[in-house]
Amino acid sequence: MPTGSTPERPSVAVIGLGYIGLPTAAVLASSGAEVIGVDINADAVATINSGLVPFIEPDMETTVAGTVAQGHLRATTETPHADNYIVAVPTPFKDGHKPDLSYIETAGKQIAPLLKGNELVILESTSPPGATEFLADTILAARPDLTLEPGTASTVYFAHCPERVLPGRIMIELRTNDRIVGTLNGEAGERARDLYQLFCEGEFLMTDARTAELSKLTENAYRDVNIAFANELSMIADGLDINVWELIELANHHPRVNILQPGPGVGGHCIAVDPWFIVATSPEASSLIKTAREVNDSKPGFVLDKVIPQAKRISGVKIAALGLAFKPNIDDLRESPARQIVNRLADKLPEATILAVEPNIDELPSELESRSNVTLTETVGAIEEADIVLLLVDHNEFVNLDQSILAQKIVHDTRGVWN
Ligand code: SAJ
Repeated sequence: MPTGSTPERPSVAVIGLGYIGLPTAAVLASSGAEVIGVDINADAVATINSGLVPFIEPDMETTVAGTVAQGHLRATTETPHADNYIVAVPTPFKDGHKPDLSYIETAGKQIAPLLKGNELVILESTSPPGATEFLADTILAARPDLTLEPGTASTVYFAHCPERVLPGRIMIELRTNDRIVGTLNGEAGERARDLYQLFCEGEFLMTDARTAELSKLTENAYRDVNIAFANELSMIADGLDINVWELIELANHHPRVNILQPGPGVGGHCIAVDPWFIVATSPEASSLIKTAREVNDSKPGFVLDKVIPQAKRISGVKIAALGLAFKPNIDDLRESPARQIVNRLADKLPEATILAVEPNIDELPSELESRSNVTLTETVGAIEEADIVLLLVDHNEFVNLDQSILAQKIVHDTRGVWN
């Protein structure tokens, strides 16, 4: 019996215990697998092994605590042998918005020496077309005794099974979303489907690895392009002194129109990143996708251009900046336009006092912590003290605020919640 497996419970090593790896590890462990989670962050590993979680995601902590207590989930910094590997490492971009596959490469090099043949390696990380092949090539280069040729004792099976869960709803969507499964060789896709069926009730959509890779990027680029349309409308409407929120609501009464919401920009580690992988792969054919990225990336600057001239006219100005996360009701600050806006405000307005409010964190990220004119504070106090109130994230705390405290304030509502 391969390491960790029992006749009833397949063994799975999940490489990367981040926003996708950890919930996936926990849900697998609670659904019949023996799971070992691997991460280079020893603190995160220790936290998980004590039944706690290193970041907030609704309902995740209970599942982690339960599965760790039952012995079905444990974390480690050393990659173990397992029948199944799920690679859920970051795929950031490097200079020139080119995909950085170095974490996938490292994972491959760590898995390679452990393989005995007949294992299944699933790439979950959002990746440009060809990344599953790259992972397979990395492993086979280190282990020429193994093969992709199906059906031999030394075959290793590879599939791409992109995650599509929405932060804030991960534990629900892992179980309910449909799953795209892309096969690189042999029965890899079917084996991946059988494994994911332990917890996923959605439909399984079978294809090849490259199509699966591009499908994930396509979903996020679709959303990015649609948000860019809303953001462009917001800039057009601003110039015409038209309320964009009313405009969109009116247009959305058309049976075939469904415009998304403008905001201060697009954040998170998915939608603000993944479309660039398409642009990098097919630069000549992706002008719309590239322009959408640029429109969304220009929105923080547009917000700053509104606020800074007003702020400069008030001596000793105080600005309440409500929200730092990249979207509502989470503590995730990755690629957050709100965080970028607060940082640039602090830079451009050294004399201003910036009262940052983020109810989901206890301390400012380092680049803001190091600024003498930015403090982390609480909602009502910040608003009462401020001359300018800048709403950047539609957290429940701000949406449900008694708006009477906004009287006499200069208000910039980038999310349209106080309309
Ligand atoms: N946003 C707007 N206006 C909108 C909707 C979103 O400005 O109308 C902004 C948000 O404020 C945020 C950014 O877009 O800054 C992204 O938020 P999101 O909720 O659209 O998406 P993510 O990044 O949390 O998750 C996306 C999801 N993809 C799609 O909806 C196509 C999720 O299903 C993916 O699993 C995830 O990316 C991922 O990991 O790729």
